[in-house]
Amino acid sequence: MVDKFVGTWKMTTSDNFDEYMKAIGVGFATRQVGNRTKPNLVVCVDEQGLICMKSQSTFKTTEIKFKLNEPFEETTADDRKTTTVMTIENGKLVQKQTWDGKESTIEREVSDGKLIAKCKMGDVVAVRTYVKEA
Ligand code: DKA
Repeated sequence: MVDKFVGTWKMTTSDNFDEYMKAIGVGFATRQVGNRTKPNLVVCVDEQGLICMKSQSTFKTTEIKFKLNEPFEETTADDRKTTTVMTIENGKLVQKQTWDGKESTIEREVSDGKLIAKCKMGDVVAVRTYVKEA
């Protein structure tokens, strides 16, 4: 189910990410770094069948390991402590994060060989495009 997401992806474009970071409560200094950073996203499935997703950048590397539909605790790159659940919905890998009574989702889909991440907080949507590394 997650096979199409597996691999190493390099971010090529990022639209409206500053507004998304503002909406989730990221402060000015971290947003400056976040706007400049082009992370790699590595998705794999380990020997136990856990799905791993690692975001690697010069700013920060974060990694989550999860089973679909099972909530877990996540520490995000901007240091939020969220309760997160990952699901597959219409072929999209959906990451729902809740913290402090707030909720954000990151929907990832693979289309035309690209991985598109839509980061949503209320009405604010950022779209980030990744291409697969050779
Ligand atoms: C993605 O490109 C989405 C990453 C969302 C990170 C939110 C916090 C960033 C703070 C610098 O996979």
